[in-house]
Amino acid sequence: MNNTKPPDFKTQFAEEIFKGLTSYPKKISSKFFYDERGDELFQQIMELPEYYLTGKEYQILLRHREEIGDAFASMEGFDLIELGAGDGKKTKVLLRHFEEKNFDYKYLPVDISKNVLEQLSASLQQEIPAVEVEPQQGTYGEVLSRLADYRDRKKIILFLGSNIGNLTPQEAVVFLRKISSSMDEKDLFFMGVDQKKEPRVILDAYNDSAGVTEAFNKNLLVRMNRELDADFEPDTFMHWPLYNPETGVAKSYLVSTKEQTVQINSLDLEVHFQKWETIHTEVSQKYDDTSIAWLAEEAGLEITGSWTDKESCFKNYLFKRTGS
Ligand code: AVJ
Repeated sequence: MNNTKPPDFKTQFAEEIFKGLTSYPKKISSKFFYDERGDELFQQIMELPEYYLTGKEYQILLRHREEIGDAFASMEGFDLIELGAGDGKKTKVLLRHFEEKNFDYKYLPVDISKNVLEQLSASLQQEIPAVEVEPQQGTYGEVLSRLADYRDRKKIILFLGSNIGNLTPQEAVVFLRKISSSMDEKDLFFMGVDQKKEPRVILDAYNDSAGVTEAFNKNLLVRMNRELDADFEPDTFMHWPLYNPETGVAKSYLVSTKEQTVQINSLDLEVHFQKWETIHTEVSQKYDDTSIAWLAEEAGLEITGSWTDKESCFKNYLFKRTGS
């Protein structure tokens, strides 16, 4: 019979899938969206008319680069550490400005994917060859503890794209505490956060008419088929995003449209779905100034600046460590 003894897991993906699909309600962490195909689909999401986040943040950085640069700069220079750099499209706006101003700094993009870091370094070499780049491969936690010892120069940690939204507010507090405890009193933390707004606009961002977000969500099923020898039929699941304007939480689900049993061969697991049973696949938490102030306070951070667009659609906050 199934489920009597968990196999020894070959990968973190295997282990978390086993745990997530044998719990009730079923869940899969959104960090598993980003395989090669998932990276591609996310690139397409950022180009969608409904997915306003990337464009809004880009505009904020472009428009306010001068002031942001002034807030970053210091006599001794700085190390710019970016968590989850991706393709760096938004960061390049700042880097270009820093080059123009002849700032003394180094850029340290952090990513778990070696591939992403190589592509980013290559494109920087092409587009802004003067930038000194030192890629850091690893999880955020690993790199942060490694860099906590970098005490000689001012550190500025970047966390853009509202990636904080993939954590629940409780998880976000834990994460931000790690950030603040890796900071010295002169260091800064710069974070982009999607804001609460007209609920329809938020819902549409996760429910685009071209179906790219649906494919992104269902790519988890495709990935399990390939990497864990499973037999999910993506067409028998629905992409179902929702947004709660009270809590600011946007969530995405995969909903089984029929009763079915799926085999996940490499986990030696049979997963049963009742008709309309769900897999929770993503949290995209939205904040406002009040909830960000709470988050900062809980995490030992103090807001020292913020920049937004005309409609306060998206906001970039600058923090220092509390008590300095
Ligand atoms: C990269 C986490 C900011 O939650 O908006 C986009 C990922 N998911 N469409 C987000 C995502 C569905 C995105 N973040």
